[in-house]
Amino acid sequence: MTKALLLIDIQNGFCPGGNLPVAEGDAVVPVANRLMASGAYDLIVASQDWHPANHGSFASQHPGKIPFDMGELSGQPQVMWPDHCVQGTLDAEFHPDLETARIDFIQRKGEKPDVDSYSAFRDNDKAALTGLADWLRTKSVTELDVMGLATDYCVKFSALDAVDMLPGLKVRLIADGCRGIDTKGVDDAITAMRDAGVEITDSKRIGF
Ligand code: VGL
Ligand code: ZN
Repeated sequence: MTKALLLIDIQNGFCPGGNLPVAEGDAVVPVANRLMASGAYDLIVASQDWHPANHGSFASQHPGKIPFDMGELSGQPQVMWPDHCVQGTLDAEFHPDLETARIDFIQRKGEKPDVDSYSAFRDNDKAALTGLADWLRTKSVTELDVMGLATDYCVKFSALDAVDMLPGLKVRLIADGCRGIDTKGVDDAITAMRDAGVEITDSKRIGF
């Protein structure tokens, strides 16, 4: 049995003060730190939204669009986000209180301008893989706990892809370790994850 913890996008950009702030996004940091220190995990993985300044998910790249409008990216419907997590900026760095020294592997994503990548495993068009599934396979991971930001986007798509791309992997969502962008979106995301076979649990029930 090899257990891994997957921390999704615990970056300044998604915390209060960031460019795409999630309400109480910083509240997940102590949960992540506690879990990493608990000894319950063999491996810690973190994803990092890592966009070029001209990323096509940014409203700024689409004349006439403002953040949170719907638009299109490479022919697919796409939420127009504020510029966020631009490579090399403070916004893209992990939250300063996150104990990053405990992280074994960092998976960056969203680097190609013409496609978004909510999932830590592959682009939204499902064409290109990030390499995270291969890494988890190489490490023979059998159980994956997922938490972070944002519940209704990157956490949801990462958990669903983990189930889809790694048959036999036990996937759990640490619900109190997540915060979302939209309340209704969060409820729908939890339902979608549960329906896909993700166990919804809580950090207080994990190994410490
Ligand atoms: C995310 C929107 C755009 C996330 C990333 O981490 O959930 N959401 N980029
Ligand atoms: Zn993004």
